[in-house]
Amino acid sequence: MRPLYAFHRDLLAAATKLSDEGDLPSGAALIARGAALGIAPLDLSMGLLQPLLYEVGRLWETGALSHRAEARFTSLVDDLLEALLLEQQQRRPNTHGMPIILTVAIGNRHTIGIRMLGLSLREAGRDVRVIHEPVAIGSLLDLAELVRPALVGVSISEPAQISYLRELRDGLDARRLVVRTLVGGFGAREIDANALPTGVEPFSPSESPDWLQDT
Ligand code: B12
Repeated sequence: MRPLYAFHRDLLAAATKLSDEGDLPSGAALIARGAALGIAPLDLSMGLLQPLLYEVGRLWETGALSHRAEARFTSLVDDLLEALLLEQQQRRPNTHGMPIILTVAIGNRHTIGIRMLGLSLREAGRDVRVIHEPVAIGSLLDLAELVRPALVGVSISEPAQISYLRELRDGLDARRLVVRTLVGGFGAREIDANALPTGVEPFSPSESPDWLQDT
């Protein structure tokens, strides 16, 4: 069996296992296994984690994944993302340009996407602040006033969460803050671009990432 395929198979098995055995691989161990196969740590994010999430999503839809397995899977992903961030910070300590803030709308707990995006943007040398927990608009605006970001990206999991972006845009305008505002995530795919609040740009993963170049 090809080593990369075996790596993916083992990871999926470990992530979705139903038993309580304490053999969940650590993020550092996964990075080491990748390195032995000649895979750069960051490539594990899009090359291994993304397909794994797709596969897990499929199992989920069929109801094949229990809550216990889900918790196990989340902790595995979390540890890998933490290890990737640590490795990246040691390798690339310097950033340039105005900060970028990535966050999730209230009601959306899907943070893996923005963390992966944060890793990609940091790899391009940008100063990225990923907010892992949804925060009230007032706090986000206070933060924007303090760090003066070039861009705030918000991930939504349902179209209704676009109201968070409407409040954000209203708040930015009221405080006279000029900040590019992007919406992405699972919920953004279903939104008609015409229905977006003024000043909010849609992000589509299938498009090339030219949006960063102007920021
Ligand atoms: C992991 C997962 C979870 C985890 C999240 C853990 C975490 N900390 O992130 C947990 C267990 C918490 C979870 C909970 C739920 N989930 Co869930 N989850 C998933 C799963 C399997 C993977 C999501 C993921 O990380 N994908 C990989 C990342 C990389 O993709 P992504 O988020 O789309 O992000 C990429 C791009 O969209 C983009 N992007 C994302 N955000 C942004 C923002 C900006 C600004 C930009 C520029 C780009 C960008 O960049 C990323 C990299 O390419 C999906 C299945 C799937 N098919 O996606 C379901 C899925 C998203 N979940 C779903 C559902 C329904 C739920 C729950 C309601 C289930 C429940 N009944 O409890 C809850 C809701 C919790 C909540 N309040 O949000 C549905 C959503 C369906 C919908 N919207 O119509 C999905 C699609 C599964 C399904 N088919 O039913 N989930």
